[in-house]
Amino acid sequence: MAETPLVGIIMGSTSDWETMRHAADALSALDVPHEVKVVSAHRTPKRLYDYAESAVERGLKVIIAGAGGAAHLPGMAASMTRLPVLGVPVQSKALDGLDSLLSIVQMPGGVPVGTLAIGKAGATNAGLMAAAILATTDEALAARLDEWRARQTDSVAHEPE
Ligand code: RP5
Repeated sequence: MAETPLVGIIMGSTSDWETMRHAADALSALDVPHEVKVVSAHRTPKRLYDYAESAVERGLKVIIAGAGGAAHLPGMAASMTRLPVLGVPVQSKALDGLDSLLSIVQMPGGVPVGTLAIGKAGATNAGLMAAAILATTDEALAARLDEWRARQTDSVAHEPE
């Protein structure tokens, strides 16, 4: 997107993109400018430091961080920026994402990460939640989000086919 990104989506590996693309899709559906980067807490710690330290001055308002396994990315990002960080546990091969979930959700008091569900639903909801946060101070976005929610409601069948 050409506009200055308001939401930064980061993930620990390109292998996380199949999950994290659903966060990007939700933001695109609501016309929320965002950026997508691979930033690993373990493999590229300096990249993570630079990203989190510069996030506020670059105009980001929310960070969505997805990682799997020893998923330290959301918590480490939250430790270095006051921006709200939404954590998405990516479904891991070894433990189905329970490891990712526990790694992300069990933050010490004082360093919050808003933790979503494991996998696609969590990524989608992270995008929607980032939009909802921005919509508290953006009436046009609030209207788009209301419309999106109404369309979702209308799309639910009354009976199975
Ligand atoms: C984590 O390790 C990543 O977030 C990813 O979910 C997991 C596996 O990474 P790859 O080995 O596929 O690069 O850091």
